Amino acid sequence: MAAPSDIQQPHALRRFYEAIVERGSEEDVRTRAQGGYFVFGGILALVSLLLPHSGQMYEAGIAALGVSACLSGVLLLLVPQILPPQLLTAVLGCGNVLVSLGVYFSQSTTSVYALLYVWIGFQAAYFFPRRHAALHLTGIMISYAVVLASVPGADRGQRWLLLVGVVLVIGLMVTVLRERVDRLIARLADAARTDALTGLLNRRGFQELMEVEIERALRSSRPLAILVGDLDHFKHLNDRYGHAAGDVALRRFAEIASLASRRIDAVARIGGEEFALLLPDTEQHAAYLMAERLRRAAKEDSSHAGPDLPTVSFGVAAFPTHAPDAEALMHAADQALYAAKAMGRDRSVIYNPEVLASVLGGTLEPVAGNEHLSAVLVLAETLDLRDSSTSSHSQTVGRLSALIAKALGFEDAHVERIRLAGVLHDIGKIGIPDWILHKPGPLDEAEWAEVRKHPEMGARIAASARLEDISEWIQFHHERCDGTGYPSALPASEIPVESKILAVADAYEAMTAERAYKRAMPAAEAEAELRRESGTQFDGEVVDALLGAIAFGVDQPKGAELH
Ligand code: GH3
Ligand code: MG
Ligand code: MG
Repeated sequence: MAAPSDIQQPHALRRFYEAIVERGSEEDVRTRAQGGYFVFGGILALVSLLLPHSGQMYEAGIAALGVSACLSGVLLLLVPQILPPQLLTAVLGCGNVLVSLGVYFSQSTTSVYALLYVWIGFQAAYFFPRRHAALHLTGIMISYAVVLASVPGADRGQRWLLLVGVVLVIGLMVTVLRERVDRLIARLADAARTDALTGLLNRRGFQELMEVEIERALRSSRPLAILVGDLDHFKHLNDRYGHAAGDVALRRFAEIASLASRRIDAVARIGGEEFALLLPDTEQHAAYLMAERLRRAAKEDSSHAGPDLPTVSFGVAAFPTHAPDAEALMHAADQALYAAKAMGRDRSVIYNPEVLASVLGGTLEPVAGNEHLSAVLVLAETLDLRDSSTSSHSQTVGRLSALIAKALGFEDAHVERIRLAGVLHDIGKIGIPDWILHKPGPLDEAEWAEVRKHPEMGARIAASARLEDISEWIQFHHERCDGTGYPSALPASEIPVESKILAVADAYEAMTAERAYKRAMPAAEAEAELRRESGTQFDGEVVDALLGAIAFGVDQPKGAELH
């Protein structure tokens, strides 16, 4: 058996051929082919002068034709880029003129150089679309007629008819053959990129498309995201109901994914029970929401008889945020998927090196009793990293919220619930674009409107993770006791006390934490500010509870954080 290196290493002659003829664009290949014909025709003309020939021939003319054909041919072979593609057809026209001149310089209707018209016809049919080819063939008919009329000799009509007939038939055959081959290649290329079971793109098709879309994203400075989804415990379904039922499930999921995606998205089956979506013009958080939508759609699918679809886990990665090229992007999404599996499946995870390290390092176990919770927690942590490059804001707000709740005398279970709400309070910020979140100057009205949506968005996400109580508290954590907060401008009496706790914890953390763009405010100043806003922005009792707890010295980082 041949060693693998023998198989992969092309023959030296083939390498040379590829270097000369096949390298470069399609236009370069065509230009080089024409150059080759010119060189070969020129050499034939020069060599023919050495052989016995008629005395009426203009030898100098033939020699000049031979040399100029050789020189221009060499130029086209070596630097094909010199010729704009639009002029390629003109070069073939020049070939026609050279052949006609050759016939003319022979000064005889029996000139052998007329045979070279066959090359021109062949090239016209092989390299050019039908209309161009027809023009060239007409050019041959006219120029051969003109040149036959201007040289001495007999049988002009016969010679013209036979040569033109041969050229036309060859041209026609080559055109038909080429079009059939083109169609066949297109069909094979489609088949090579299509998954036979689902009709989606296959892995190869997906990768090729991803390369193209990344190029486009780079040129237009737009984001792009991919989702990689894997059906959970698919083997069980196969084992229990058989391979055919497994295939039906794969087709159903393919259908759901295709229906849920936009027209510009591409859906692929990139492995046995692994699917991928390419989402142009989409940043990571919108992609996460898409993955969640898809995950729910698969779960709620009841359009078919037979066993339920398995749940799906998704990994989400975005270009250029997470990876600089197609391969790294795929790897990032795979890693995120791996983390989703490790965290208990049936969830979507955005790629994030730090979070993944902690998940895959085994520190983030699914929280008992709520399979969605850890995914949401990871999301909160991911958001912290995006906001401030430290993953402590959510944790600190969680800790302060618990502290206040305890000081207010809440029961332990309630305190823990409030701690969780603190950790999750900003989760709705996934809906706010990066450029607003990181804008250094003041926000304009439209940008503020975006920011103001985050409590409601967070409430929706918490509700989708079945955290209904926390969802309500998050929704109102930007309400104010003087009734001027958002999103609902509730009066103090209607704001849940848990939301009031989140508001105070959030504000205190924001004031006392150091950020890239601001220094930390000293604790005393922050406390004074809370007192000043007590009764207007904040609930007086809640502020007192926090200040009391701080004064009492219990605001020390706790060892046992949520996770
Ligand atoms: P996990 O949640 O970790 O992804 O578990 P899993 O069982 O889904 O993953 P695993 O990789 O162990 O098994 C994948 C299964 O998918 C094994 C293989 O039999 C099945 N499979 C792969 N391709 C096809 C296919 O074309 N049709 C069917 N019916 N099953 C397939
Ligand atoms: Mg699987
Ligand atoms: Mg798999």
